[in-house]
Amino acid sequence: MSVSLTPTTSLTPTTKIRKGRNFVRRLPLGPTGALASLALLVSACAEDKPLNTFEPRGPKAQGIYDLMTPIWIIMIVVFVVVVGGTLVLTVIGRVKPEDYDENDLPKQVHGHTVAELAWTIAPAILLAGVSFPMVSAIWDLERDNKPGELDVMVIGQQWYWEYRYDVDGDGFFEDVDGDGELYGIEGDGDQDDKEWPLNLALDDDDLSVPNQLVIPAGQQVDLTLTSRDVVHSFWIPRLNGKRDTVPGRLTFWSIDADKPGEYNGACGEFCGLSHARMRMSVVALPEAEFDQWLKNQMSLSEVPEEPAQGQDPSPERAGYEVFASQCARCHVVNNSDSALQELYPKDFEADLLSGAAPDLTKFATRSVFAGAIFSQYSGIDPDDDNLDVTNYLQLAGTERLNEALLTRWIKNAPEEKAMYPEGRRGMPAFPGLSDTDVENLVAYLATLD
Ligand code: HEC
Ligand SMILES: [Cu+2]
Repeated sequence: MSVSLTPTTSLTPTTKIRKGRNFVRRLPLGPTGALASLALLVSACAEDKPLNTFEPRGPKAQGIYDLMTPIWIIMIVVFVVVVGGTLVLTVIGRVKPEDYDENDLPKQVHGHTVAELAWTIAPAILLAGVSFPMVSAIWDLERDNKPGELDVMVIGQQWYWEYRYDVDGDGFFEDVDGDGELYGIEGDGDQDDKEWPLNLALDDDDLSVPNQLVIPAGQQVDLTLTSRDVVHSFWIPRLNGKRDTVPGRLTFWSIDADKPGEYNGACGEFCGLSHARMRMSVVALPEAEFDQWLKNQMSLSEVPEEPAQGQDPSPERAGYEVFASQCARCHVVNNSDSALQELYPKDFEADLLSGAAPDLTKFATRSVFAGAIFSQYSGIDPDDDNLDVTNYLQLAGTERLNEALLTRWIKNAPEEKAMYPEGRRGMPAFPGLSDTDVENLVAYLATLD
């Protein structure tokens, strides 16, 4: 068989491009340019900008901003000189079509040593100059440059963030086989302690808080990041830059907030189905309030009382029983119920491919749920970063739980947030639960403060 190399379409142009200007005229340059500038302008005018690198609220983010500003100025000057110069020369050097003479060429310059040296050395000097503040800023951002006071492990998971507080200070890892040796960072240490899929035997003594990272304001918080499934990226623009979380690996980062407040973020690395709905919320509290928060998080949640003989159980108690039978196989709730503890020991590595479901021990103390996309309480907008943190510790006492949304979530979570429970990623729907069951579950969840 022979292959014909004859082109099937004629290479002879059918429309003659007579003059360059005609081609340019065909592009709607005016409207395109106007639209692009307008889009830029409008985006800069946004009032509420929770994900704004240009509004640093901590020393790390300030460091990035202080580096960015002078470099932007240099870039803009170079851009204006080069592009502006090109445009000016194009316009003043233009020959009218009727004056065009093929043989009338400008003076041809080849091998102009001075010019070539100049345009090689000038950018080299510029780049070398910029590299000093750049390298020193990168160095400043490295966590171990100045160790912080609180250690938190950040674990990315499809599709929410988990924060592990090493409260007892014995590290993030666990001696699973009890031989006194720990599995270490980057695969060294005791291989018997290795647990798939994290390749890290995480310490079940630590405090696990999903979705909302609560930190003391004015302190550097050291982060150790990893992931249970795919690569995610941790990013709180007003507190620091991005850092990837990689399964089976640890990366290090830190954040600090100058003042109490809420600082939002979004997963910065495409991680599948609900990537866009994997948000973060950092709440910085005054130090005394942070200590109070931590103490409460470490305490057990209450078990609703059993009904007296012959009486109906309270809604909370009924909800608790549904929870124990339907939800506790995935969700940890630390309480004093030894039967439940025996049945479902505290183990964050639940019945899921990605390894764990949110710890619900103190569910009602957070302002957001489901990857920080929904508000736990009516009247709080999860996208609005002006959460009144002075009220944060009292949320569960003063605000009204978002019961309607929670009800919809428990009945059919995959309808509220795209998930893949068939593949054991995310929370399944519970079509078998009656309306009363769900009502009782919501009543029970409201007690978890
Ligand atoms: C198969 C495991 C599994 C079971 C069973 C399960 N869940 Fe979940 N649940 C999850 C996962 C995973 C998430 C996180 C989903 C996300 O945000 O992407 C979640 C999230 C939640 C949340 C939001 C928590 C937060 O802070 O973001 C609540 C509330 C919840 N589940 C309640 C329940 C209740 C009530 C039941 C029992 C009816 C239940 N779950 C059963 C896996 C499970
Ligand atoms: Cu992600």
